[in-house]
Amino acid sequence: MSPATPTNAAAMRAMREWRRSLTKDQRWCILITADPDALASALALKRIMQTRVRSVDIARTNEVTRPDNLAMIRYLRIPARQWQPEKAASYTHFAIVDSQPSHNPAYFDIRFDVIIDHHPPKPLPQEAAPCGKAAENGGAPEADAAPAEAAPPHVPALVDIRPGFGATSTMMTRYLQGLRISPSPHLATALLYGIRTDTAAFERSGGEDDLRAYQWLSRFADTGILRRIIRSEYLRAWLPLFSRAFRSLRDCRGGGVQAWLNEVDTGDLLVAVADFFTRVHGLKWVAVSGIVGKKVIVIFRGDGSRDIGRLADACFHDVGSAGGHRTLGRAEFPLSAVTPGMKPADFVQHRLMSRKLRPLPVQQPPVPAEAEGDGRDHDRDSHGDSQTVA
Ligand SMILES: [Mn+2]
Repeated sequence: MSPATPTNAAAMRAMREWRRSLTKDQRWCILITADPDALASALALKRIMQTRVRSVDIARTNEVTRPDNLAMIRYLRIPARQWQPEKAASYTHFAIVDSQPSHNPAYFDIRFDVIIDHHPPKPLPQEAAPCGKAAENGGAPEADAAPAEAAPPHVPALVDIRPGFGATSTMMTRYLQGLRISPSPHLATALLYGIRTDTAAFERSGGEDDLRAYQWLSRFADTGILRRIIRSEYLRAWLPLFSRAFRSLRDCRGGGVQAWLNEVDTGDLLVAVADFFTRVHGLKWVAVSGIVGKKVIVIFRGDGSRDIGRLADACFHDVGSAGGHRTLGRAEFPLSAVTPGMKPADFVQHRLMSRKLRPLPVQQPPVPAEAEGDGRDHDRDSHGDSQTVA
């Protein structure tokens, strides 16, 4: 085991002290915004405390829709249920992992006794939150850990917020190591996937600690299940869209192809299809477009041989918002911008075929607001879905 830095030692002391303070009459609920890191961290915290308390539930405040997250929950049998605020009274204690009480209005009214997170600290909107202290003291006295009836300000018994880590799963792994708990294959696999997604498999972030945790977990994990989770990229319901994409595929200039999917529920589906085509060797770029509500959305992906953001700009800058980076691009414009008498599909096709790039010294147009937001669904933005940013 690696020697602990002072911060790790302090965190470990606080964890041990808190764990010792747990009693058999406590009914805990771990609240999360479900993404792989949060799910894995919750599973680890449950493992750490379950033998010392009466019960531990994991509740998520969001809907899980991404196929990989659904696969993770199913194959690793993670018991995450939908949070029902009206059931709050059935718990004596609350914990939050991979998030903070200030992150979501759903958390504002809850008195958390444990906060473990790797996002930068953010105080609650109303008050300058009195958290933070507890961790330095090595945990608050027992009296504060009890569900105080009417005495605000509530001081959590355990607060560990360390933005230096690439994933909360890494922090939880260190706790398991420090407590000499060997993770089950399912728990180890969950934590591996948590680290993997938050660091984008170490491409986007992740340091020494994350890498070391990853290595240690690999000894316990089920690589077959891990591969199945990683491979779960699509939902059954999306397959007709792929069929539409294949049938409508047309060659464009410069080694590109374009597909028209007509009406789709969300632009994220266009992203999923466009990302699929990046796996086909020999396609220099792809534009996948469709109608979402009263808008036409075009998702561009390129192999980097030409600036695809500039192409998006060239084709659609005058009718809506368009732009992107070298390999990712996106354009959006209202259906009303389509030339009268022309089908939207033909309009897009015509522009992809004929538009000239604007001369270079040009202000990079702002990327459409939605493009910077969520991934394919309403899970959070921090789970390796960087490709959906266009
Ligand atoms: Mn995280």
